[in-house]
Amino acid sequence: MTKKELIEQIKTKKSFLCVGLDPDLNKIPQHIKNNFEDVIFEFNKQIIDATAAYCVSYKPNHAFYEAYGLKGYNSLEKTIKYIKEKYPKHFVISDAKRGDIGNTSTMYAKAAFEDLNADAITIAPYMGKDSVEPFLQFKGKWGIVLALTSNPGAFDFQTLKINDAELYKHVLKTTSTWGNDENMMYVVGATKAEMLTDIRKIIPNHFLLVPGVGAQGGSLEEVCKYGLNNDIGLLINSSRAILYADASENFAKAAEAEAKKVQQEMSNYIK
Ligand code: OMP
Repeated sequence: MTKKELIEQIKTKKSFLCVGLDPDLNKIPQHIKNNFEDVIFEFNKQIIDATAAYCVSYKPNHAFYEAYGLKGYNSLEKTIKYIKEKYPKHFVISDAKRGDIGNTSTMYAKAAFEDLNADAITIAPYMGKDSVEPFLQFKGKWGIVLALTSNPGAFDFQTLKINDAELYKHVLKTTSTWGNDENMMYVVGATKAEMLTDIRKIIPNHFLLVPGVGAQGGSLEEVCKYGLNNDIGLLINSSRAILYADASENFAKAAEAEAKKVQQEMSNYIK
């Protein structure tokens, strides 16, 4: 998907919501577990059908599938196929946080883009240029590089100063020369919204994937205040707050209501 197409979707839907598909068997409602063979796929399907009108993107996190082995991976493949067939304009992010020597990164990229048919993949940039570049060689596909993450551990390394600038700023400055704002995005946690002012000075035009609203307590308003650009430039992810808004037979309706609430708040920021 091109940047132009993504922006068009955002404007049409008046939403820059990304629904995180992080299925956890301990939290999936009992009636789904009792009645379906592929519990994860069925749960995702109902969540997707309930939320598709209010979001522009889905982000399945691989951990929540790989934890269940082959069966889980099969549910992941089916989930992405379902989105691509029924909602082809939604931007699908494979959240796998990959990155390895070039030869290996190429295979990770093929897995995400050719086998799974995702539009984007999250990448940990620690191993440097040759570990990231293979992801940027696929037309219409995106690499989303971790810059400043939402978790407390972000302060262990990412904010350490090297030559007077924090490590995450070096990551932004250097990695942004490896691709462009048509094939790269950055992860910035919603819990660190005030730091978006500095981030926007370094990468004014890139889209940012912003997880951390909802369950992790980040503020949508603050993220928008410091992070919006002329193209909107944000995909804000929420997983648990939407998926597990309700644990009863009403879960899909509750997820829909939660996604709609976020979308309505977002619509205020889209002219
Ligand atoms: P909730 O906290 O349930 O909304 O889920 C957040 C999702 O975003 C999970 O899939 C996380 O793995 C992911 N995430 C973060 O929470 N923080 C980050 O800094 C980066 C990610 C990510 O790359 O998506």
